[in-house]
Amino acid sequence: MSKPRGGFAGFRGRLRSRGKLDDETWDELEETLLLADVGASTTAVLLDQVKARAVSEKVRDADALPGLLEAEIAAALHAGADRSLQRASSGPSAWVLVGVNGVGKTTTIAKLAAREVEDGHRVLLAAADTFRAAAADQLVHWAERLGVEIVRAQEGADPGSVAFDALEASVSRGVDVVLVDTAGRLHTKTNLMEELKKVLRIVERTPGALQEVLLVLDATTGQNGLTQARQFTEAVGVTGVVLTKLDGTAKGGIVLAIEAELGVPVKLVGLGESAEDLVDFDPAEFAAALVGANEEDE
Ligand SMILES: Nc1nc2c(ncn2[C@@H]2O[C@H](COP(=O)(O)OP(=O)(O)OP(=O)(O)O)[C@@H](O)[C@H]2O)c(=O)[nH]1
Ligand SMILES: [Mg+2]
Repeated sequence: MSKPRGGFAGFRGRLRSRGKLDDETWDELEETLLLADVGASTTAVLLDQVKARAVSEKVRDADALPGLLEAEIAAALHAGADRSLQRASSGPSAWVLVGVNGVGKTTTIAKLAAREVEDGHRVLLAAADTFRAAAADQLVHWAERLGVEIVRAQEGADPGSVAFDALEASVSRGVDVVLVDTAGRLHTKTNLMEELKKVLRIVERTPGALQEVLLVLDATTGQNGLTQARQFTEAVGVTGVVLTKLDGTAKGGIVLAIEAELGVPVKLVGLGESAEDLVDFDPAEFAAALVGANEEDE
């Protein structure tokens, strides 16, 4: 996870040249956090915490600021939160991926499938995005490449029936993980959230199967993504966030806003378009990468 440091690169060098910790330094820190997409309310909280820590530790030198910031960021990210993907004690574990269109749901399913196959698990993909034929085709393409099973239906079919068939097939075939792809948009008048709830209800008919509802967010959409995210967390029980395209942005601070404002742990991070570009989210590693406190000065 070395990529998200961008937004803070050079910050340490600027502080050091300033020397004393003064109002200008705090203003600069605030600006840096906002530019990194931490968001206004989370920035205010974080700034207060770093200031309090600076006072209690009697810090007067701007040079110490990156270290303080890194510690506060790691602390703000609920270091103890369980970020592992949950599994059923017996029978298939269903992980349902939700999110608006284009955020990376299908790609993340391919990445998760690749990981699970690597771990020796039997994987089945459920193409419950039935609104475009191309969506299922994309998933079929990944299923062939990764050598995993897939359940799909005709374009326009009921996504719930795909989920039903996928769960039924998984139980009878002894599948370990069912990855359910869902639509990011609807071309019908049906409400997206109602459709999602229905898919989830059908998955829940297999006792113990529904283990994760992963909300996929595109890091490059910043604060807008957060507004969309709120609609999902209000409508369905989201268990974790997958933050994609962190390779394409310096705005990694969105992670802080997501956890503080949605109260949902970021579990995985996407760092590219290929099947291996998925990493587990590690708060300490992330804080270090974001602040770059241990980087050489530029
Ligand atoms: N750079 C980068 N690109 C990504 C990442 N994840 C997905 N993408 C790209 O984002 C685009 C959309 O990805 P999809 O997986 O099709 O997104 P989706 O959410 O399934 O989209 P819909 O099915 O249309 O709702 C594709 O071009 C992916 O290659 C990532 O972590 N980094
Ligand atoms: Mg898709």
